[in-house]
Amino acid sequence: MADRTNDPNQHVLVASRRQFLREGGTIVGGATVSAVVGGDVLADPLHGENLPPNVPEWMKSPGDPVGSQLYGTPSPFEKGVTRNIPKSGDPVFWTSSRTPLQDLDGIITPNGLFYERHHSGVPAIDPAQHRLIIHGLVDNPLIFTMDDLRRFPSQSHIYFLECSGNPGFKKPYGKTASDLVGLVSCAEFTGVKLSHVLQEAGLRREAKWIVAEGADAAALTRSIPIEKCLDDALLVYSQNGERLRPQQGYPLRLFLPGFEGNMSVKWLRRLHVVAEPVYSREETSKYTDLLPDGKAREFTFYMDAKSIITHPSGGQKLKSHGFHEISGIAWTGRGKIKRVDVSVDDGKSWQEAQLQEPVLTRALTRFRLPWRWEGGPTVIQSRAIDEIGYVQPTLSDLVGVRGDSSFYHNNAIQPWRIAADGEVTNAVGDFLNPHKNDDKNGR
Ligand SMILES: Nc1nc2c(c(=O)[nH]1)N[C@H]1C(S)=C(S)[C@@H](COP(=O)(O)O)O[C@H]1N2
Ligand SMILES: [Mo]
Repeated sequence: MADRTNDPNQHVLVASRRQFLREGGTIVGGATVSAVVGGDVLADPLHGENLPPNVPEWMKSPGDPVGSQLYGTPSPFEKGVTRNIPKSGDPVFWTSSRTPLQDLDGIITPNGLFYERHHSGVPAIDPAQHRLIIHGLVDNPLIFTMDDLRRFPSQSHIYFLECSGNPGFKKPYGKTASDLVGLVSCAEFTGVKLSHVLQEAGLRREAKWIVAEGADAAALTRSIPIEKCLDDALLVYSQNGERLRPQQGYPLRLFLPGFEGNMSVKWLRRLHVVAEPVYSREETSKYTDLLPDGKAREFTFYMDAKSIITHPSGGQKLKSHGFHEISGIAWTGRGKIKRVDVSVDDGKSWQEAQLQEPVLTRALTRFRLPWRWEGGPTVIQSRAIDEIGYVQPTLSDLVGVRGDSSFYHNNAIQPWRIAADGEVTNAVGDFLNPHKNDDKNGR
């Protein structure tokens, strides 16, 4: 490689960078990003030698050759961006890991950071020995290999997946967006429409439910209404372009867009077509919501509209006054997000945020709001409204309706407190006993 320091174009580049530094970058509303022009960057004792106008060390010799990583991994400087297992000492967390929502941009969750929830660990399945059986109220019971399933016409869709215990219903504990709501992720899923495969089997008239079973030690089992199976249910084998990761159900999972996460059965081995739900453990003792009248609500399929500000969010710190972009994610199991409102004055007033295209059905939607922080303490929060007109509630409104005995399906507004020094913390009031209904086994 030529010595770049002797390249005349290099000097032009260096000169324009210096000019940029002197003038400062300008952005929305004429606000200046002061970090870019921080006065002492050139004198920084640690990094000074690599800063403009010097030629950084990484330009002085060729870098690693192509193929030095046959499967790519992020920059070592990003090693802090990982799945999150909150260290609360509570064993319930050891069976799930959360997406670091506050560290991600856009709407797609990288496969290595997709949240995990396993009831009995991750089975190591040889795809050559994996089969999907369809039986029960069908004309032709069938057994498929993975190759058989890949012969069907395929579809790809971007969808979110969210655990119904995200977060538990009590005072949501944890500091960061990930601690609180990290059991939601979003990816492009590829597979076969379940309705195509069911057509092959030939549904009988009495077929009303399909019981899906996973090939893990938990044999996780859920009954799914036939309407969903014939609508947008997918038999998924790929996620974000590559085959499913073992944690996400390799080699085959059921995917039910918009439904609570535990119904999207991973490591799918069996579809039993029946007339009535089977009332498995995961639809009786788990994943039901105890209401104030003492009755348990069962089969709460769809995840209601929800949103969270991921920047700035808990654990972060605003380092300077002036311009900050507020940004976050919103989603609804009922279809598309129609609007997201943001309040920067502790709920006194609300402004409509900008929705980033594409706004997709049953996918995360990114929202943004330009904001100037004048330095005072405040509370910021977001409120999602979906296309059926449903408005994301506050936690106190939700508890008012649901009582305080529920555990699942908390889609309350998440407020963040910003202190005068810029520190961002979880501002959910502790009018509720934080651990009262924590479920030690469920989620
Ligand atoms: N077979 C099987 N399927 C399963 C589970 C499981 O433990 N076993 N966990 C469920 C739960 S509770 C959730 S929230 C989602 C999590 O999917 P993920 O790990 O791909 O994020 O898978 C669901 N499907
Ligand atoms: Mo879950």
